[in-house]
Amino acid sequence: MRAPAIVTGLSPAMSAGFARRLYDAAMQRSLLPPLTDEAPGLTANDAYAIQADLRAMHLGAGATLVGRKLGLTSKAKQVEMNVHEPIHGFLTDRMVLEPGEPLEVESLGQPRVEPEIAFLIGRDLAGPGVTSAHVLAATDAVFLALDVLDSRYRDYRFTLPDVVADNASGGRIVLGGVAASPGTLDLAEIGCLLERNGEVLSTAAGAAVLGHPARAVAWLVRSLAAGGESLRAGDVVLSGGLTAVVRVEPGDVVTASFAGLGSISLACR
Ligand code: OOG
Ligand code: MG
Repeated sequence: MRAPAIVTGLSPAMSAGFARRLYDAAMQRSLLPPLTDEAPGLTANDAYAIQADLRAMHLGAGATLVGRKLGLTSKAKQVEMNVHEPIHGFLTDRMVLEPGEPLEVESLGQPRVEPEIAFLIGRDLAGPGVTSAHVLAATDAVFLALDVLDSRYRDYRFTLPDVVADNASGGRIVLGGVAASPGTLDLAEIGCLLERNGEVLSTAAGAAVLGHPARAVAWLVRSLAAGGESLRAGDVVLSGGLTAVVRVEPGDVVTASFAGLGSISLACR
C-alpha cells in the first residue's frame, strides 16, 4: 500500500518519475544528485511512496520479494551518514549473493559493505503493538549477513527522504555463517569483527543496533503497520549495520565474524 503523499502534494506521476530515475540509475550504474536538491519539500512519507513505486518496478521486472532491510539503526551508521533516524527498505531475490559467490564490483555503482544480524521470520508479524519479545518469538533463526550497499547518489550524498526513496541504498546481500536459534544467543552481547584483507577494521556488539537487534525489527513491523504492510513467514530481515562501512575494490576480501554465528567472506573482483 502506498503511504499518503498529501503533505507536499507529491503527485503519483512525480513519485513514479522519481522511482523510474532511481530504477534506471541502478540498471545503468549511473549516479544521481539527491532528489531533495530538486524537491526540497520531500517528506519521509513521500519517500516511502517513491520506494513503493520502485519496488513495483522491480517486481514488475520479475524480481520477487524475499524480505526487508533496516538502515541507520546504529549510532555508528547514523553519525557516518548524518541521518539520525532508522529507515527501511525491501530485499529481492536478485539482490542475494550465495555464500562463496564473488562480488563483481563493476556490477554496482559504489559498493560498500557492512556486517549485520539477519532474522529469518517464522510466522507472520503485524501490527502497531509489536515488541522485541514478539519478534524473538516469531523468529526461526538468526544469521550473519553482509549488506552490500550501493547508493544511487554520487558519493552517498543524501538526506533521509533521498535514502528512503533509494531503497535504503540496497545493493546485494550475503547470508551465511551458522544459523542459530534466537533463544540460544544473547543478541545484544554478541560480538562482531570486520576485516578487510586480514586487517581488523572494526568491532561492535549487537547492542549497537538500537540496544538490541530485535528492537529494530519490532520498529520495522510497527512502521510497516502504519502503511498497511507486515512481515510474512519466510521473510529475511537485515537489522542494520553495526559498524562503519567498508569500501571495496576488485581484489579485496571482506570477512565478518560474529561469536556464535560463524563468519562470511566476500571476495570482490
Ligand atoms: C544507508 C543504508 C543504511 C544500514 O544498515 O545502516 C543501511 C547507507 O548507509 O547508505 O543499510
Ligand atoms: Mg545495512
